[in-house]
Amino acid sequence: MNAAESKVASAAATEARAALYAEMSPHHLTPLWEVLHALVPPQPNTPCVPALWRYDDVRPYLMRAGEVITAEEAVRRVLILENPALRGQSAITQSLYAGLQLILPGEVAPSHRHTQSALRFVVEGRGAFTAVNGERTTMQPGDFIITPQWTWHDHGSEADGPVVWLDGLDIPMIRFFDAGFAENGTSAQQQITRPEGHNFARYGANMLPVRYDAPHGSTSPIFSYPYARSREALARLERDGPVDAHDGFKLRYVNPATGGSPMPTMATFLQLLPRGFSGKPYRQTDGTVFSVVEGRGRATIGRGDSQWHYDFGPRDHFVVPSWHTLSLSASDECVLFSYSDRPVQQALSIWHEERLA
Ligand code: GTQ
Repeated sequence: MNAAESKVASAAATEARAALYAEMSPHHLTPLWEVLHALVPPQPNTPCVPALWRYDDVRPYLMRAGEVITAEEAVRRVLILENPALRGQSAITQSLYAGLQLILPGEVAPSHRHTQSALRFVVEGRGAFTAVNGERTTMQPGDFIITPQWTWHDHGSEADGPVVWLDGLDIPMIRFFDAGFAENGTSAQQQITRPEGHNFARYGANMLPVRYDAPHGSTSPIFSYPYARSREALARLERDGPVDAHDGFKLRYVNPATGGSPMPTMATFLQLLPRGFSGKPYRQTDGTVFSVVEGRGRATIGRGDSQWHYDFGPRDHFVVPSWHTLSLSASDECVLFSYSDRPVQQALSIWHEERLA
């Protein structure tokens, strides 16, 4: 075939293909070869973008929400942190939800339960409580608190000012599986059947009941991981060294009964970046949400030729999507909390990371 002949042949093929696609479309058939590259990309190709929510920008809207709706009316008075590339989907990554919840003195966020797992990370204020399975946990800034799937939970406040926490849930994941159930309690607040601290004595002292029977399946039996303890561990590690060139000093929270993540769908971390730290870049397949607890620093995020620089301070939140490089640096000593869908990826043997030089 000469050049002219092959041009005619390829025009004929294009036409025949277009006719085939058009005729089969009403039968709900689509040719794979037109989409194969996008379906099986050579590397992760998330639609999510990095984003930063400065607390100084968010807080006034949260407080205005406190003026226009009660916690009881709203059920949960939360401003959702939506990924700018996923507006309308109530998602910060394809698999994770994040929101900032406000409760004011004397308010109640009524009892309900659902198959979505929830974590709370306390951002501002003290003296609100969450009740899980008949026991209250009082919230202090930096505490990491768990609501296991399908457990009754309500929130309340005996504080004298606003209390705000980060809600991390696996809502998009449960939606993906179309596997979510939920129900409301018959009374706004559940009956308290055990004194506060009982749960921590039973499960939180590096010991377990002799005849341990996992009360919440694969979810940690501990409801609250107090900040004071985790912070003290990081301070001690910083004194002793050595520092990790990518992470600073980073610990993962565990289910004490299994050594695995506290919730089946979400991993949680707390890390300390020493003053003057300049971390090396890394990338991981689990898109990650960060909540800044202490200090000031910078997150440099990259993908291809694009770069984002976020100068962060206390109570700021940011998201690093899958397979974006991240390097963290600290002008002051910083403490960062973070969560991701890593346990799910690890269960599927697809979690992957690269620690770059
Ligand atoms: O506290 O139960 O941010 O069910 C979203 C859904 C919080 C909660 C959220 C929820 C909750």
